[in-house]
Amino acid sequence: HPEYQYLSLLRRLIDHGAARVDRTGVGTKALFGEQMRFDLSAGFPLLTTKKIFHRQAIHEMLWFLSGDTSIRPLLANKVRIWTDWPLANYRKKSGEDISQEDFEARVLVDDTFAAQWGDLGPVYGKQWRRWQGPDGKVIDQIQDLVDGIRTNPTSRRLLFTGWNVADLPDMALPPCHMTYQFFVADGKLSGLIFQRSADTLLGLPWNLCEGALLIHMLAHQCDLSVGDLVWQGGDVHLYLNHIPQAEEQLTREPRPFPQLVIKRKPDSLFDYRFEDFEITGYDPHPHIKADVAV
Ligand code: DHF
Ligand code: TMP
Repeated sequence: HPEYQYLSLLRRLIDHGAARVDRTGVGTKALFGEQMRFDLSAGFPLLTTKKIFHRQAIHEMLWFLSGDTSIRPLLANKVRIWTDWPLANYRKKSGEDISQEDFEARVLVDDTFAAQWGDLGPVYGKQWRRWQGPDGKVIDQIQDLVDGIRTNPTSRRLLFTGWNVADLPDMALPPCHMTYQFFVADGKLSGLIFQRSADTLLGLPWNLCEGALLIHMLAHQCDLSVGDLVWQGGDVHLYLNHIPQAEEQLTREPRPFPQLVIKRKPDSLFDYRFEDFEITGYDPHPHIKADVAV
């Protein structure tokens, strides 16, 4: 089962990861330079040894593609995975000990507050859709990618990146899944994610799900079938406070991967709606709760 690539990575991190102090102060065990490969025609790589909240993951990918960088549209869809970072920033700068619920409610109803405190800076969506060139020209990397796959499928330049060096200081977090490259052969579209930093227990399963979703969407738009998702990690780590959860997950047997069904073909990559996607046959083991390191 392809999920053993992930489980064996967890095992190797626990057994052989280098103990490292990290930015968050939590501490990690880390390996450098890891790869996994999933044949998307054989199933959708949504982990089964722990329930992954794919409803939220689909919303996050649609949010990236919309070009938005505010957490407001995420909150409107009850997606709360990005709140911690603007919340920590607000608490620090205002000195107010506001709860997560109250902070989210204010971002949702108060336009001025949302503009000042609810934006993550020039993160994923901005760089993907509205990269600002030095001459003021705005570049839509995703539209260029779709055009490239359609008109020049053997190009070796089918890629986009969120790593805008000049904008890094203004981002809440520099992009983790930072570069995506694509490859067309035999009528199949494959994609490679380069992830500089991977929280193997929490973030990585979402990154695999969303990367696979993006390949499916691009293939759908470009009349191709799906090939492989190749995931390439730089600093691949397990936070020390996630070791018990990883051990629990390692006792579980993978189940068959689910399927992704896309129910409608919109006019462009940017016109997909949440309702267009359905995950069928997903029967995971129970969710395992873990705290995210901020
Ligand atoms: N920081 C760190 N330390 N790890 C991350 O994975 C991470 N991911 C970010 C931003 N910063 C990060 C954005 N993506 C969760 C999943 C993805 C994500 C952020 C958080 C998360 O907490 N997932 C939980 C469930 C969350 C819920 O209850 O809704 C999980 O168990 O998958
Ligand atoms: P860093 O910027 O110091 O590398 O911290 C970012 C942390 O967030 C790191 O643990 C990796 C994790 N992360 C993911 O694994 N996937 C993601 O999609 C995001 C946004 C973050």
